[in-house]
Amino acid sequence: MTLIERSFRERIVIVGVTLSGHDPEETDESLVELALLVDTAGADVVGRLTQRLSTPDPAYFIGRGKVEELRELSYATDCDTVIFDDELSPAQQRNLEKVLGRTAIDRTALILDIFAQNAKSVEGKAQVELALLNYRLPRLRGRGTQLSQQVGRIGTRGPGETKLEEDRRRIQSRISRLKRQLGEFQKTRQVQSKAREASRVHNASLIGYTNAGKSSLLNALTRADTLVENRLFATLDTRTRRMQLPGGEAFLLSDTVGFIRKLPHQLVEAFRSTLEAVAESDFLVHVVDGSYHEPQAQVSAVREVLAEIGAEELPELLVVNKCDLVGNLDGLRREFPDAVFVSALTGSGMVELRERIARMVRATARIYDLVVPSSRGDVLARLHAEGQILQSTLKGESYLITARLEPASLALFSEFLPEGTMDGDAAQQ
Ligand SMILES: Nc1nc2c(ncn2[C@@H]2O[C@H](COP(=O)(O)OP(=O)(O)OP(=O)(O)O)[C@@H](O)[C@H]2O)c(=O)[nH]1
Ligand SMILES: [Mg+2]
Repeated sequence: MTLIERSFRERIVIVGVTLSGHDPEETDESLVELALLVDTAGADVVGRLTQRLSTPDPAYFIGRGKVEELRELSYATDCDTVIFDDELSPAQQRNLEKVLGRTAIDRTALILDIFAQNAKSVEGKAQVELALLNYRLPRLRGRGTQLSQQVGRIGTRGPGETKLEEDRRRIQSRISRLKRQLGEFQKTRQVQSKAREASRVHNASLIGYTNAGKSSLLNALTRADTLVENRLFATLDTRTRRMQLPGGEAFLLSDTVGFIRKLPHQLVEAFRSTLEAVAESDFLVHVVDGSYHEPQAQVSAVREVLAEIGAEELPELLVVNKCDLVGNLDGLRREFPDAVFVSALTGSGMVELRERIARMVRATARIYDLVVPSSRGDVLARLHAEGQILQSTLKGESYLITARLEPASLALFSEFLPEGTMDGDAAQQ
């Protein structure tokens, strides 16, 4: 590859449509984000087109007159690819490419492209390839040969690149193979999650909009060395780190893939096993970028994805990050009264964040009184390991102990509980 080819950046025109019942401002917001995604994929936005429509045109998505306008804009800007902010049907994509004489793709293909560029682990790569193949399968037929020279551009490259020319059957058998492979990963994960359950170490997942600062927070809280980048979807692999809580207990915190508005359902499907790990957390640490002008929109988008993966009922600690970029926090404090306000960059608010996480952990534990014979040092040691001894006084031959324990580990100490405790008659916090 020559230097000139390497510095080639695709020229992109982006297209947004405001359907009835929606606000043009919403479209603008979404297009600003689409432009950011284009930049993340390594291309340049050279033009932009918007339209208000009651319903999408079945053949072209945008209206016929607008197609002509788009064609003129494409020539005027000499763009390589046109990217629609909404999902195109395979037929719409084909029709548009025929009229425009260039690649037409949608937001989904662009996000898939970024995921393909960023996938690092074997599992991550398999997940992205599965999503790509599922996206491409219905779009294979009839993709004109006039576009075959454009392979290697956004929406056409990635792990499945050479497979584009293969027939449907081979792609389908690849899909089955990937699914089997991912099934193996999932089995391993289930074994790990059982082991974690058995050891009763609490765990939470850092979730939130892409670029909110999840990986930065994991680093700040656990001195992990996770990749932090000012680009979307820098993290695709789940990463778990042990963290020490202020009370001394150990706790597991996982970083995970960021969410975004209109997250392609093919990705949610392919990443299902990774996302299931999120759903199995004891609670969620939801990170919001406080410097974003409309944080509530990001929070809502994240909650939509959570609902899709069955994690919407989990207890959640809301963390407003990047507070160093916010002049006055009053507005945010009113908007998110229960949140913790931090900056992963400067470290402000981190003491409170640790304390709040510890509180979340303890919220799942309860306080019990136990009577343990002074000869049973082993029981005291086990209590230390399983929970937290809050108070202990020697009375005669026994220790009277107040301890914080999870209901699950209570059975281990049943013989030391005063009568009636096991029926849920425990002393409350
Ligand atoms: N000013 C400021 N920048 C921050 C803060 N936290 C993170 N950043 C920056 O925000 C960008 C994204 O941070 P990441 O930690 O990679 O965000 P993420 O949520 O893990 O993003 P993805 O993995 O891409 O979804 C990086 O450029 C960070 O340096 C903060 O508290 N203040
Ligand atoms: Mg990250």
